[in-house]
Amino acid sequence: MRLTRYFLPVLKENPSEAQIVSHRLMLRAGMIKQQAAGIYSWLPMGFKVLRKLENIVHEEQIRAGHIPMLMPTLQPADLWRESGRYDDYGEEMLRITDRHGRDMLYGPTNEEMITDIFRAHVGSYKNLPLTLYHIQWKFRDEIRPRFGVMRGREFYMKDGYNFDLTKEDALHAYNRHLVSYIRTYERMGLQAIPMRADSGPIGGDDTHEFLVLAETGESEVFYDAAVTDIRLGDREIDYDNVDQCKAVMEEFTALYARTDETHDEAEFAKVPEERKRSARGIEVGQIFYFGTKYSEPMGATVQGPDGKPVPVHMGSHGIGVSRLLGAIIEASHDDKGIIWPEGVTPFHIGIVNLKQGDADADAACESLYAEFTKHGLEPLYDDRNERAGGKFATMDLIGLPWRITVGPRGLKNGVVELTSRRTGESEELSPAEAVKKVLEIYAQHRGGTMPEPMAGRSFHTWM
Ligand code: P5A
Repeated sequence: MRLTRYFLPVLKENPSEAQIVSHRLMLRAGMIKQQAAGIYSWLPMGFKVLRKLENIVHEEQIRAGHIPMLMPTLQPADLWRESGRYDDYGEEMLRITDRHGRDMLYGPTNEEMITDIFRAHVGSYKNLPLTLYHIQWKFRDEIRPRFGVMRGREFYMKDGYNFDLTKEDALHAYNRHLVSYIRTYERMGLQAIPMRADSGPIGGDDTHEFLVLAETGESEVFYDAAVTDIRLGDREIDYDNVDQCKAVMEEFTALYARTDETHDEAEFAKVPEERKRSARGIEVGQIFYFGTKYSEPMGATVQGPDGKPVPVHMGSHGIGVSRLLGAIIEASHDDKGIIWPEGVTPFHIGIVNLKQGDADADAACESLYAEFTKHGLEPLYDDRNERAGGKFATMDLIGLPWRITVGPRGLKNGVVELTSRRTGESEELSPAEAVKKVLEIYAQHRGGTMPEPMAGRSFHTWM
């Protein structure tokens, strides 16, 4: 993309309505525009990152054996009357009446609807296990929407639902989700710690929230500092292997880590004094096992091996995809702007032309642009007629992890400058060496190979 042809409405001034750094930087970098309290338009660069995060979520869900689909945003109230949640959900639910006087609602979550789909089409235990998911807009009429996309009213969520014959099978689904979520967050450059939490209006006793530690987080958390040393890394996971998923789940949840709702002073006291931490965190996901809470009242039964109907065991699992943008920026920025992790950056490399209109500089930038594009990377070429200082400030603000600076003086010596946004370190390389180095860096951030037959294809073609 050439900057002169893009739509990147950066703001020079700090917007006064933004209280936290991620909100401020998303507004300043021209990623979002507020349309009403807690409701945003996603401008091109914000939309691009949202799609990148969504793509990673899809890849990791499909890798875990879960099946993508799509449910509508509007739901009939009658489904929620069956589960008893229509009245329970309270004022967070946006209720709508259509022209025929029918009660509708903008879905805050989809347990009821997915249970309705299941009961209509699945009749035998032989069709289990089954996990269906979608990524869809949700609406919760939050009393205090704030911090931009972090606590929106309209927000983008991945929500998945597992259907199993027994509690043991459903707990495997729970563990499988936990492992796949950690892998998802790590690919986004984030550490999200699973913590014992409260299940709220979703229900059930088994639930973990995934928290990214950040001073501006809305949740108060208590943990053993040793949990922050655990990583999944590039371990091979067989998601059908019950023991392996359980072992990983236990590894990640053995140490004390809880949100304030389930915090237990007596248990916390057993943590060695020098490892006790209390801090704040951003909740970027939550998983639940709630057994037959929805399947029983809604009649979602299957014929068991003995021929008798049994209600299925279920859980639901959510990732706050739009909130993740805010969480990533909270975790990765400096006073000049955003620092995108390689796995989610909107463009892979920024090209800064120090002297637009200089024949050599223009030709070198065009050639770099073509080389990166040929190899599947997306460059953002600042081809504006601007001073170098302004170009650097824009690149620093929007936070591309790598920048190539091209000027007539360097080109006389056959070099361009490659700069890391994170460290600020620069090195002089020939254009060919710079391309090679950037390609090598991104080769490490592909997220591993996907299982056949999805390998090498985008998620759109797997469905
Ligand atoms: C699990 C999926 C559920 O709704 N039902 C389906 C379950 N869980 S949850 O914890 O309530 O939400 C899942 C994740 O969505 C994000 N989230 C939000 N993001 C932005 N603005 C909001 N107002 C908001 N509310 C929830 C969180 O990341 C949460 O973990």
